[in-house]
Amino acid sequence: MEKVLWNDQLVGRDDVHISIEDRGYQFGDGIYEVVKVYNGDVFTATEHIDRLYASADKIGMAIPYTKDVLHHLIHQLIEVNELGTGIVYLQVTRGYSPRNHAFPTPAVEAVITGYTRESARPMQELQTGVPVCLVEDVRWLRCDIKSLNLLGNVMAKQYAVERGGFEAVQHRGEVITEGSSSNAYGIKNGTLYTHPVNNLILNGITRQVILDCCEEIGLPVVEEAFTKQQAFDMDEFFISSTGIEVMPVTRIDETPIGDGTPGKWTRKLQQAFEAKLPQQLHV
Ligand code: PSZ
Repeated sequence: MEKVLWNDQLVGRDDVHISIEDRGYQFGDGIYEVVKVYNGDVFTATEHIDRLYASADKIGMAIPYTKDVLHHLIHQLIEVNELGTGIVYLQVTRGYSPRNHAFPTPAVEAVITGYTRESARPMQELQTGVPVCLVEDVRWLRCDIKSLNLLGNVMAKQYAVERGGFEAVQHRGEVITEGSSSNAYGIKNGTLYTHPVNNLILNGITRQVILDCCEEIGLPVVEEAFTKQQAFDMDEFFISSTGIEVMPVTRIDETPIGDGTPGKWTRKLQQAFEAKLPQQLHV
């Protein structure tokens, strides 16, 4: 029987009771994480859990368990559900109390939910690359927090999907920030460009792994914002996330990038990235 995480318990899906006045439901007042599992092995779980606690800290919320306990619960969840390759989703809300924008006083206990989903690596898209659409970034100014408030991201992705895009790559004015659920990178004349880590993007765990890969393969990195026009003129372009790894972008709106196929540095990064994954892939 499939189990889900509810606070520190593994229970059946139908045994979870969430209050209608949960602040996650009422205000999107909470945070989340997504951890990838390859053949039963978690990938960069420590980094994801550290980021979850960092997001909680940034919104003045306490997670009522230690990181070790959470690690253990995630492992149990993977094991009991016999998850092979897929995703663990974790949400933490500020808990429930009568509706009021201000934090409850005294504080109430955070509410945690978690569940697994089997999902194959997107091998087809990783091979061929994907088209993306540019969308104005209308999100708030704390995109460094992995907040449950995803309306801006949801609207951006939907805009892209309706136009045949795989992802929405967002820009604030002329400056490319990040995808609706990914980080964005361009490569020009043998140098990789990507938005610096600040309040305007999520510090992607995949991004951190990719920057290590760049060093390994001798690809110089410039963490500086670049413009829409520069994006169209890149030799190569790609996006990254826990779910999509190093995903080549072959077209931005109507403009093919490079020769319209995944670039050679992008291929090298895919290989270097794959070498870091838990072994026995392609299943
Ligand atoms: O399964 C999926 O499609 C996933 S798993 C994680 C994401 C999508 N998105 C994470 C994300 C994001 O939501 C935003 C706004 N920026 C960057 C990222 C990439 O973060 P990491 O690499 O930590 O997943």
